[in-house]
Amino acid sequence: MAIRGIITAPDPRLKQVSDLVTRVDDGMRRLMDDMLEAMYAAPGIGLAAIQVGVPKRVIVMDLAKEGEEKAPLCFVNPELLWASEETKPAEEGCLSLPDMFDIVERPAQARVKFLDYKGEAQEILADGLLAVCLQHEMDHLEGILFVDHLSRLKRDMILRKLVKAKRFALAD
Ligand code: K1U
Ligand code: ZN
Repeated sequence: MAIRGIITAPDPRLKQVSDLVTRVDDGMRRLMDDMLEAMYAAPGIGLAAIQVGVPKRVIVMDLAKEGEEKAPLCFVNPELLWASEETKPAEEGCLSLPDMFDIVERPAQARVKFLDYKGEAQEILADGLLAVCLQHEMDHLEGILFVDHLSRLKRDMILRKLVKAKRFALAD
């Protein structure tokens, strides 16, 4: 089957709050497999289901470095249990905001509970890039993009660039 396309901003679906998953069944595992395929093809290090048009609380990630073995991670119904008071700035990108990058300040550590690929309950204490990426992806489940953490001026500038890029692509 064709690789699922990734929705780019501006698109109202990216503002949607995603629904809880009631059962991690084969259909849900198929969705996670498809999301991993789309993420690797992009390429990216994370993806939320809404970015492929499915409003479910599902995230995939792989933080393995180039040349390392793949290390896919799947998070279903992730829930924030704790976030550190200490915050850290880090550069973020987003496959739904192609070629746009900026610095976002987020809690340095986060404890999250979730269901894994098999539907088993898990808990992790994330820090470093895992904390950055997981919080970025959990924002997608609430309809929040990394630009929503920037000043209005920066956000509007980025969104205007994306509107222009889409117009240019359509005229092409
Ligand atoms: O769109 C997304 O949510 C995925 C996004 C995840 C992310 C990256 C950096 C900070 C926070 C969240 C991406 O994967 S953007 C692309 C990217 O980071 C990348 C692409 C190729 C190689 C390595 C990284
Ligand atoms: Zn994103």
